[in-house]
Amino acid sequence: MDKTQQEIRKIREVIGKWQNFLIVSHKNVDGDAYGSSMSLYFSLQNLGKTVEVVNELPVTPLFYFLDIHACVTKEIRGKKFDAIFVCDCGELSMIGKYPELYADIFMNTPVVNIDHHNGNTMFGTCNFVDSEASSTCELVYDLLRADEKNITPQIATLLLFGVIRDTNCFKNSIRPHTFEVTGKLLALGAEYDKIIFHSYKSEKLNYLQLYGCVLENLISLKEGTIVGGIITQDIFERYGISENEFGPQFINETLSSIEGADFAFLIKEMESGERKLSFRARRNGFDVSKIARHFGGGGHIQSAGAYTSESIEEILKVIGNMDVGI
Ligand SMILES: [Mn+2]
Repeated sequence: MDKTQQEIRKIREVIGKWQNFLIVSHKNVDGDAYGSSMSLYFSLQNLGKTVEVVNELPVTPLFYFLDIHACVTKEIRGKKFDAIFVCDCGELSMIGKYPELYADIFMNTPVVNIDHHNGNTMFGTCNFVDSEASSTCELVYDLLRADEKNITPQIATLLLFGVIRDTNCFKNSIRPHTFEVTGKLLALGAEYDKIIFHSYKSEKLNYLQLYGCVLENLISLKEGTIVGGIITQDIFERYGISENEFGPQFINETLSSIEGADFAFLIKEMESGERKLSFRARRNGFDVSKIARHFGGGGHIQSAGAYTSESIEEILKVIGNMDVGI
């Protein structure tokens, strides 16, 4: 049995043996984190388990079409869990403040780490980690596939949602297995059209206007081989968009599609005073996670991010000077 199969078996034992589960993912939930957490949530519930999904930030409106956001809770004080599933986190700190806030729970409960980030710190009691996987959802499918009848159309939709969002609609990080999993999920009733409609055909006008404002002021470094923009609190306010609702669509779809660029960056000035950095490689041969790691973040070769309190000047200096060639 290979290592992956051993980890899957260990996790299936954890599920079989225990009753109360907590599911967490990173605090700025993306489609993959949401899809993996919520698919696990419904699968465990279908097995008669007691499950909580918790996140410190509200669910982004992009996910409302799945109509399950009411299942996510903010409060777990005083509750007891037999195991914690951590989905789509390269390290425990990505969850946000919960591990600190609920140290009693996190210190004394076995952790199942399911993830595909490069350089995952293997913080779990079980670690089902594969950095070659397109998404954590692809791994959750592998975990659930032995009991395929438990994969309802709703669960299949959630899993496919994560695969589509993390590959940016199969534009990056795919492998043959990604398409095998996609085929299976479609056969199990995953609602592809609905995911595409809500993900890629539902842009709000004020978002497009904000994109236009950033594009008007596009920052071009190293003769246009690096392009990016800054969204200040003023800009968020001007277009009536909250910083947490603003997803990765702009950098994924627009900034990283500019001809001549090796990679793109986006700097969001957060209300807290911190700056949220995102990086996307436009083509192969560039490891943007190197810049993210410089600022204490992480991610994948083609897609990475970080939070920093460094000045814009310093951030641009690092982005412009770091060698990210592979
Ligand atoms: Mn992911």
